[in-house]
Amino acid sequence: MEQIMSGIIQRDAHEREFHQALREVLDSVKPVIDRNPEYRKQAVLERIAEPERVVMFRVPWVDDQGQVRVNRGFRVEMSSVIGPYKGGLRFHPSVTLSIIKFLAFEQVFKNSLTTLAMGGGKGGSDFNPKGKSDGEVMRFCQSFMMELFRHIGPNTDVPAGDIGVGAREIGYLFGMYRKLRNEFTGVLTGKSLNWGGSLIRPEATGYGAVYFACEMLAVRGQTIEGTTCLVSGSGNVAQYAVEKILDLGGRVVTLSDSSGYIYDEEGIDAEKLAYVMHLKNVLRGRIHEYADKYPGAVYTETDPELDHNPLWAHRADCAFPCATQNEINEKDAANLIKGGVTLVCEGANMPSTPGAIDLYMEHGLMFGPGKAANAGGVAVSGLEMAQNSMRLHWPREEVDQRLRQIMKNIHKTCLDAAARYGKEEDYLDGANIAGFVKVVNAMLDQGVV
Ligand code: NDP
Ligand code: 2IT
Repeated sequence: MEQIMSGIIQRDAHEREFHQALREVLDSVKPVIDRNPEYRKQAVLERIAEPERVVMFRVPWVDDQGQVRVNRGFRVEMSSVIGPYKGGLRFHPSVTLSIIKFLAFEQVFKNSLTTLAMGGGKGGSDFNPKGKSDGEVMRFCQSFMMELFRHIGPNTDVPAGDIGVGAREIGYLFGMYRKLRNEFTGVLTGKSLNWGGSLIRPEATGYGAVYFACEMLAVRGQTIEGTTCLVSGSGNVAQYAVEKILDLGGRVVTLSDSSGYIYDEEGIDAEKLAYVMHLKNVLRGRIHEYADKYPGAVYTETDPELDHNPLWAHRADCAFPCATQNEINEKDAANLIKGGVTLVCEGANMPSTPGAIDLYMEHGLMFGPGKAANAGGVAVSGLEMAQNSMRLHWPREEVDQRLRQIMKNIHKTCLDAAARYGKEEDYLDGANIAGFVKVVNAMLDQGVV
């Protein structure tokens, strides 16, 4: 296994995030490989670590001043062994091939856990939508789709949103796809309601993460009611995580963006959350404006010199990282533990560094890893695909009920897989093992292709 890992590191030395995601899965599945010598002969690790296809392309577009700009587009089609490639698009200046590969790799196992027929992929661009006009975003999305359309399709690859890609971007992308193909199909998920979207898709990742946290708490005879929660981010996932925590009687005291975070000792209530949703989704403002509106809250700017994020040092019971990868390092994890946190549930993808995860484990925290805890988003994307195929719309209650059941099932799948390998309550190993075994067995069934 070490040989495989070092071969991959040597070949693509700069892909740090991809190596981090791969290392975590390899560590978890080591006992599975040991029990199944056939896996070695079939080179399942080498196969699963190599994307089926990588597409990289130029995205030229014209800004409002008439200046031509060029960004780089990506789509990593990691595995289609259990269904069409499925996974979001991220528009953020930090996007690199390594970031997209790590996300596509995680997506394979996450999608497998949902029990729906979806393979794994991810895409995006280093385009920064911040500060761009609607016209600029539209022209960028159109140019992006002018290349992407030839690689995707409702039975081939079905993208969706991620950081920097929400309803507005999905609309522009879908419009261009429809024009180019002269076809109205469910080729993207996260669509708006009146042209093929599903109820609960916007809420699904945040709600699902909280449902997963409730399942973990229930194992220890606890509930989320009355707990104090730290939430990071203030985008799609964070907003609906907060909404569900409030619904269930929890208290949320933080939110953030890449510029800083707010701490609201009185708690972010439903009215304040409605303000945040308007601020972020309509005005496209910054979280520091929350502290201007609600003077009881304190805003702390991000200090790039600091080796930790003070958001994680506040006293609380539960933490929901919902911003981005590696946002909780070892020092932050130590602060969480010092501050009384006993549950970390990942709304974001890979928000905890390996050192942070080691600390959670050492201290017996309930830890819901992203590929299990945030699978509700892609699960409802799968339900959107199902509704599109039937040309039907399910009511809100039905989709929410299905989401809740899927999160319950994922939780149980993780617990059972972990227990089979003597790792009681280890959701990380459980998620990795369960996701891995299903994909690898499907791969073996289908031969060397
Ligand atoms: P949004 O773009 O809606 O929000 C992202 C939030 O995270 C913003 O508050 C943003 O702040 C912050 N953020 C982004 N990059 C950084 C960074 N480098 N440092 C600090 N803060 C940052 O995205 P989502 O809410 O959709 O995604 C959040 C996380 O959840 C991501 O990890 C994503 O992969 C994951 N996820 C999303 C799903 C979905 O359905 N949308 C499904 C499953 C997982 P700023 O405005 O300053 O950039
Ligand atoms: O990381 C993720 O699971 C997503 N961004 C959602 C993917 C999807 O296809 O809905």
